[in-house]
Amino acid sequence: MGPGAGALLLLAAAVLQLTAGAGARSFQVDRANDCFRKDGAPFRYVSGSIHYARVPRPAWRDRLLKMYMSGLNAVQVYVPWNYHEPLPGLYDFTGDRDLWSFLDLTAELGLLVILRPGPYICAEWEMGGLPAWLLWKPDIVLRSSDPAYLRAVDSWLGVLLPRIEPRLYHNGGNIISIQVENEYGSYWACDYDYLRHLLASFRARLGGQVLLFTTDGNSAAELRCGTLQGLYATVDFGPGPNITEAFAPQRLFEPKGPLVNSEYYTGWLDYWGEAHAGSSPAQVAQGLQDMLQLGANVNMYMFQGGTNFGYWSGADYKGRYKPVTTSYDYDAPLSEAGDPTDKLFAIRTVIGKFQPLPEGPMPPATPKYAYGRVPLRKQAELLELLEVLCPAGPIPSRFPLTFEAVKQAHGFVLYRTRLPRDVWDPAPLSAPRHGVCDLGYALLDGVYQGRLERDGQTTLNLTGRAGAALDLLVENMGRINFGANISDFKGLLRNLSLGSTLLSDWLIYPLDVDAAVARGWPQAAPRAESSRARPGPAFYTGAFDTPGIAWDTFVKFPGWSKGQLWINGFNLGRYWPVRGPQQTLFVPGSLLSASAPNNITLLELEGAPPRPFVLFLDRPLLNQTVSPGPGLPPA
Ligand code: 6GJ
Repeated sequence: MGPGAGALLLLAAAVLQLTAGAGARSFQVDRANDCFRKDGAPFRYVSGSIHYARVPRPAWRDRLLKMYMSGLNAVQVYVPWNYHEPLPGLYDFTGDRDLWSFLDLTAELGLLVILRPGPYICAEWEMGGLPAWLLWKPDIVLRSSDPAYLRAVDSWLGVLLPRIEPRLYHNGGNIISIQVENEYGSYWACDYDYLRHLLASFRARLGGQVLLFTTDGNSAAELRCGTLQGLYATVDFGPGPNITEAFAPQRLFEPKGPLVNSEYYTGWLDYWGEAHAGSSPAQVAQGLQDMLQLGANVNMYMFQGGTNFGYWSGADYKGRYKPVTTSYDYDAPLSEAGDPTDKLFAIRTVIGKFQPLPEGPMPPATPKYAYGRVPLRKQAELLELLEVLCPAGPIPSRFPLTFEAVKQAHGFVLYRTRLPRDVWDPAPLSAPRHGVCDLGYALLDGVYQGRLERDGQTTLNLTGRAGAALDLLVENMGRINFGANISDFKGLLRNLSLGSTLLSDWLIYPLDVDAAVARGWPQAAPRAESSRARPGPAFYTGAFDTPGIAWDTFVKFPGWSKGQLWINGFNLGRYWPVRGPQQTLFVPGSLLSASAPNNITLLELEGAPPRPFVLFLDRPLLNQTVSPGPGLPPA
């Protein structure tokens, strides 16, 4: 699209905005009065972020109602591209992915929506919401005007945006504004052609009337590369001493128009091996009051954090790889389980000073139940299950292939080779830094040898006979979601050596545990012979009945090391109690049966307790860092 067409589009948008008929629904920027106008009247939104992908669908109504009763008049919603397009051209908007039902609920409850479809969203979500299959083209330049990337973006937006268009506020829906990209000014590329392409794509599919905006960190440097003519520039920042100063960078790029903080941080995220993050309710409430006093529009990030179920958690890279925990509680006003906190009531009191609060009580916390101790038994070792977990069989390769090269997005890939010679004196099995992404569990003829770790331990000493099977089970702990390293390939990215010998001639097994669990494995399968407890990757199973109720609960892993948990076939996420700070996983009651046994499947990667069991509690334990991650000082 040539520059002339872009100018025409801008002119059309301006004309539409100026001529929106009286009585017609409209949501616009009023630069003359530094405010938004909804249906022609001044309007200020007080919003909160909720991610439908992090809340089980049966709980959406409960959370949204609590957000409404907190005094919010809008919610801010990310749309994770990779949650809806698991493979190129394959789209899923069903069940927990039913974005349309979620949006229907927001409208039913009288909430406006600020939608953030990216295509990149960050969000401590796997690869910032970008699908891993983009990396099937290893040299693709993400978040740029790379034609290969734009083709995939346009294909996705061509599916998503036409279904958003009728839900725009001026078309009778409740979506008042739409963010384009996310904090693009924090990204190295600074590719204005990319932003212009997105602007044209959004306009072509959504028309010229909807308010399109950007969000960036509140510094001129970030706004410089993150903003574009035709997109209203907003900023994000957390509690701080001087709100006017915090908004100053936005005023540099939007001298007139409403002040908008699109992400006012109510808490913070957690990384495995680091202290649980939190923030003071009083400080958060004070900052909110200062902004509302200034007449600013605010979205609180997060209002309901929720959970990174399955393999959806992302990671940051700050000198080293920092995977995010399964819990996305975020110390938010609504807890991970959706319970109102003191922080929520402090915020609600502030909002009530500026706009009427809904009549009626705040819905209470949902009931929690401690189902207690549930014994588990060893089902089989992972190496005994390769035909179940990789029915298509291994891929032979002289040297290791990445997850992306074998088209595996998440979870686990087993890499198998053989000792090239007798090794009587311990020889180091070693990988270059960043050679193992992210964790590699090593076994020699089925005997667990230890773990290689990205940015951590990269050597293990082995002894063994020539021809012994050397297995590396490699785990993807989440692709980086922020910064320059989001092309975060997984698996054995470099060659491994045993002493001075380069290891080659591999068999590579992409493992699809979730497909097996979905088929009813392992409950439907006979137990393998190897019931004896020993370290290394193995599956454990159990079942428990509830006393006729199916309430939320939290599962603790006494004596376990690290692994993945499924209950009734649902992948609840990763547990890592030996590293912390999270010690329990949230189990939504909606996943449980009140009338039939509830099946537990657990993949323990390193070491199970001698008498294996899990413990269901009625409260979360999120703040117990046991041993720090690599490169961190002792806890
Ligand atoms: C935002 O970037 C992002 O837009 N963000 C945070 N920013 C603080 C600076 C990061 C180094 S903390 C959590 C949020 C989300 O990642 C959001 O998607």
